[in-house]
Amino acid sequence: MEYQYIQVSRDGEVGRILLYRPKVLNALNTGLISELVQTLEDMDQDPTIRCILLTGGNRVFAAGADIGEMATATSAELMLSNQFADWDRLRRIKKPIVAAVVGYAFGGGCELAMACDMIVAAENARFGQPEIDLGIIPGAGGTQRLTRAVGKARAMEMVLTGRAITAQEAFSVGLVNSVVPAENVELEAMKLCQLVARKAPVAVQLAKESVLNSFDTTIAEGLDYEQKLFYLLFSTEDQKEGMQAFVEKRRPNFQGK
Ligand code: CO8
Repeated sequence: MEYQYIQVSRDGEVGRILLYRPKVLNALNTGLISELVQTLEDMDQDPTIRCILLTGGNRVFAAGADIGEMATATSAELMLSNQFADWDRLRRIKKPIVAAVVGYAFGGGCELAMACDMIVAAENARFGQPEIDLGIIPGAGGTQRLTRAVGKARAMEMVLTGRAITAQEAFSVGLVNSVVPAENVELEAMKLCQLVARKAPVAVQLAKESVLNSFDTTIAEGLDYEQKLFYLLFSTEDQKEGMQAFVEKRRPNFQGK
């Protein structure tokens, strides 16, 4: 498939997607989001891919939605074009996605990173929701996922003042998994992907589903749901293989069945 705004490759069982609009700091126009989501869905359907790495390359992750594309839009146009439909599809991806963030993750870029399941950040990474300076508010999760990730006080400050936080601050409040030198970000993100890719695929998908479900439910409902998924995994061959391998003191060979 031909892509205009992204580049797609793979390393073993890890699918890699590179945001590629370098001249505009990977600004997320509708074409890019559409290609990205379609590719994520294709990877989600591909049984030979077990984890996905999303990167903006070695300079910037993404400086937000494409302001030029939005500047003259009316409310009705935005509403009727249903731009968030692609973002809604993005949150239905079942396989884990790891974001490798170098430089700016601003606006929609920060929201995109937060829509991933784990984030490896470069020391120079900056996470911000500067929409307030454009006379708008975040629209793809910046008031929701950010608040859940960093708590009310920090989220309010970021959303109301537009102040970006450093990678170290992001790490200390739990927004990112690790902070590494910029030149190692993709390598570290790939290692994390490969670690996950070696696990039992059905268990990995249900684990992701259960953790995400915790944001939408009461603790009692979440615990019930987790128990059901736990029972369900005992119908997989991988559960038998995982436990048998432990007993036999060998590495499990998971088949995704
Ligand atoms: N949209 C379009 N073009 C951009 C964007 C952007 N978000 N960010 C940077 N660019 C362009 C610049 O216009 C510039 O182009 P040119 O060379 O033609 O002038 C080029 O990228 C390089 O940018 P700068 O010269 O500004 O680079 P600096 O290193 O000086 O500054 C900054 C980097 C600080 C990141 C700066 O570019 C900036 O502030 N960018 C805008 C950040 C921002 O406000 N982001 C939020 C956008 S709104 C949003 O994301 C809402 C999300 C809603 C969900 C999506 C719904 C569809």
